[in-house]
Amino acid sequence: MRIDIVTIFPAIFDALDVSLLGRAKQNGIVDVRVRDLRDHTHDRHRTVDDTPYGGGAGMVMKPEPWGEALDAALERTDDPVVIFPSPAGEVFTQSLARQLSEERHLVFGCGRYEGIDQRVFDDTAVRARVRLVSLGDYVLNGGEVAVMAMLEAIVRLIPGVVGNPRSLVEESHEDGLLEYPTYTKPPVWRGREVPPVLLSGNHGEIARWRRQQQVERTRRVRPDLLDED
Ligand code: 6GU
Repeated sequence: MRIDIVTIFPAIFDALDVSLLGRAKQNGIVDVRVRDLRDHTHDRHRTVDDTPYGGGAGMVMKPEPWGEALDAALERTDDPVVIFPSPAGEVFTQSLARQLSEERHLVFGCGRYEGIDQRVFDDTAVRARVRLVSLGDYVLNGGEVAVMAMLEAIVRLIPGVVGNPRSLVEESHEDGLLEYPTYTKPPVWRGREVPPVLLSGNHGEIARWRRQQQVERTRRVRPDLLDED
């Protein structure tokens, strides 16, 4: 998968070189290109923002550097998806992560300040599938950390990135429920025992217990997940 990232803080993405994402890069499973938006400015101060038309607080990112940067990212590609992290977007879910993990080319445009000139989205939508995507109902200063989170969720779903594909199946949100609690040795720790059913060797009972734990936990902390569909 090819991944382009446009940002004014390229250094944030140095963290892509470690852990699971770093291995995926090294193995050639993902080809990541981080692009500095300021490389597409042409004034001495490398200006990327300006005051909003109509007034209001904060600054808006200017369209011209974005146009150039996205032109470069979208050169010689077919059928890319361009994602703009934004608290005004659709909510990022495991299902969207899975969908995006099947794409061949993702482009992330990281906005800062109060946002990007709306014409950038409109202009990009003529050439590519554009999605505004939010991590949830809170505000980050910019899209960079959100993109790191999305990339981790997306890339681990690409076949060959996570060593044991079975570990992808039995985790939170894959079946609409939160995951069950897990235990390892020793059998007693600080006076706390591992639930005896897990030591029973009875796989049917273990599966039933785990499912029951998933349902109870979901009802307790995320009842909204049970309401849907
Ligand atoms: Cl994707 N971006 C920003 N700037 N803030 C957010 C977000 C994204 N998701 C939640 N808050």
